Amino acid sequence: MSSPVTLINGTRERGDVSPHRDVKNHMLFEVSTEAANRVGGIYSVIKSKAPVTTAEYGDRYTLIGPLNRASAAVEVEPLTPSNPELAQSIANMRDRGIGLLYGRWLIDGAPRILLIDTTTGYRFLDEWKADLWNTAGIPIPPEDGETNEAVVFGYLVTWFLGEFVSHEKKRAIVANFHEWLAGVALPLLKKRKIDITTIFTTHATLLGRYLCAGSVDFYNNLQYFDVDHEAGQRGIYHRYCIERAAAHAADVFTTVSNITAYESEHLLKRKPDGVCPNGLNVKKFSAMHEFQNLHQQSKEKIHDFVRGHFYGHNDFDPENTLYFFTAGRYEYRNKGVDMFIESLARLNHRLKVSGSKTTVVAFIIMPAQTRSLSVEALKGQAVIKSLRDTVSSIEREVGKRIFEQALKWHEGDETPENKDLLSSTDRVMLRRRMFAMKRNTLPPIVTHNMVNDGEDLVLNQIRRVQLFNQPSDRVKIIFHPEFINAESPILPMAYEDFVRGTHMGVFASYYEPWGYTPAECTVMGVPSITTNLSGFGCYMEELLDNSKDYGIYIVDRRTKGVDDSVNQLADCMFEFASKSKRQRINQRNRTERLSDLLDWKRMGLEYVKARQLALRRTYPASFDDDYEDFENIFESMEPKLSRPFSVPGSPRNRSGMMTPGDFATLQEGKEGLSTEDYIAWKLPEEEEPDDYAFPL
Ligand code: G6P
Ligand code: 1S3
Repeated sequence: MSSPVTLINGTRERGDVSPHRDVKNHMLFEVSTEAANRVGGIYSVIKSKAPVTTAEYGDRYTLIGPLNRASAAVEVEPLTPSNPELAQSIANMRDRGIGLLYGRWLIDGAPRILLIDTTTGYRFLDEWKADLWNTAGIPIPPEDGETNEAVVFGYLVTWFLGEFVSHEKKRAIVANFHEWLAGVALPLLKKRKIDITTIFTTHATLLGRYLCAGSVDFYNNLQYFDVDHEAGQRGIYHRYCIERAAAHAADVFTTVSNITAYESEHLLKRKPDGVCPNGLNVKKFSAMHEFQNLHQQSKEKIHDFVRGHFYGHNDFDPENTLYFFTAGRYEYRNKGVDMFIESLARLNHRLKVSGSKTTVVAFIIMPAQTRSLSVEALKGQAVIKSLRDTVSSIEREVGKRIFEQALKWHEGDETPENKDLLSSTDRVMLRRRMFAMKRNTLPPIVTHNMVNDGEDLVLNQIRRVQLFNQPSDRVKIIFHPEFINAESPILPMAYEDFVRGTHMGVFASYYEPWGYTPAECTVMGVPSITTNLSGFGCYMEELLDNSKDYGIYIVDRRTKGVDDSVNQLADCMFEFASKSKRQRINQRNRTERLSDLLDWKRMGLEYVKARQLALRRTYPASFDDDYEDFENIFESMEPKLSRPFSVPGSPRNRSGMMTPGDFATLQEGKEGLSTEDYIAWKLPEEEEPDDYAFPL
């Protein structure tokens, strides 16, 4: 069976679009299954991007997603639509029995959102599946619930956009779809010749993810895969068809990084028009070193947890302890946990051999199937809390005794002695607490009772390298198979606070289209290790000559063999572990200075360009007269972050090429922007550590 795109791919037939639509004040819809519905990285993308998009569009911007009642109940405030065309479209669909919730998504930027209750569309499922086969040649098997959901959602979105276009006759409409789950609408809109322009942004490819999770040499064979065969073998042919159809039917096709653009070209057989890298909603503190103070505060909380976890074995000094972590969805090989654990074992060896006084506590934060928190993990926190409570109460009593004795003191009397200060009750209580900390076992590796302890990949790798938290180990491991959350009885911290308290994030990914985790570390001033197989890693490598000086370590997993990459990762960690406190503080300052680079105020421009390109492709006639006006859109965008590119002095003195979109074709001659249109970025001047306004 050939891929469906042969049936649906083709240029838009002229005559199916109105030449009179107002392209300048166009409406924007952004469609994703993760709108107001936290699942993974795409939720982070659209949520953090919302402030810049609403700043640009105001009420011309609406997100569309499937209704998830539980999360909508806390994230969305219902509204009556003020836009008459929108109100009419919603009313018409409701009249036909389709449930729709329109409201404001309660996040920064407060964008408008339309959530479609897909359960109200399932009565059409069989009809729609048949139509999808007839229209686009995409076969949907009955048993795949996730794909059924994608089909129903895709048809309902197409229905809504068709309604809306029939009411909104003046303005042009751009619809940006994210990932294959939201992609079914794209071939339908094209086939039905709906007067709208579309963008498909993919955040990964289905085949890429599946192939990498296996044991193929993915990057060296990208151009040779028989894609239909590989998809069929993995039981995802129908999903692959949707993804490929979406990529080909869109007026503009984008991905999140150059590496995924390359992958898409070979696996989806369409070269992306450009790259729209992920940004963050960067918040600056008014006090320059506030993030350093926050690091210290959060680190204290991690210390508390570690004291409890290692009760009876607290023979390492918190002052000489470094916290490393990795976090993400449980994709053992794709997220590089295999490599991380192996490198930790080598780091342990090197720290021991070098006689280092430093202890590294490495956290692995990846949700797995668990039954409950382990008794040991709970007990650890409880015994330390009892000890702390007892010591506090003794402290108060001792304080009172010193005070009373000092009050009665006369010249020539003895000053209060230690032995008089602790009462026998105090001593007994203290001994009891200390006895409670006796332990015949080693501190546990994992904080929870696992459903599949014996088969768990992370645990088995830890067993293989024998990192068992022995007193002699300089590297200790804690596997926390649940995302960090402030309600936890053992480690009650928000994820962000936890990251701030650590010293380094390690993300040794093999498959990572972008990778938010190291980017988040960066804006919090926490150094990180990533790889040249992650979108973020490649982006930073392209931008910074001396990236590790800025706390961005990039391990080569592309040209090196596995063993060499593991050694390089161990080297990076060893090098970091050998730094002095002052060097760490200095490096954190440099890392944090990279924040502006990752801000949506800058990154968002690639989305602006993608939308402009889509409009130009669909409504070329509107641009012939209007080109100057369009250019002004970019001139009026605020705020410019820094000086223009002509000013030298950033880490790499380059002219242009400061956003990955430059490498692709989002700028098609007159259709795109030139480098001067980008919001420029430059590192602030470096500060002398001696000038820091806090103690070293
Ligand atoms: C921040 C704080 C300092 C503290 C330092 C510890 O910079 O402002 O007061 O000494 O963190 O750094 P370290 O790398 O040892 O956690
Ligand atoms: C994807 O989520 P993932 O962790 O499955 O999308 C993210 C947002 O674009 C991206 O950061 C990540 O690399 C992709 O893999």
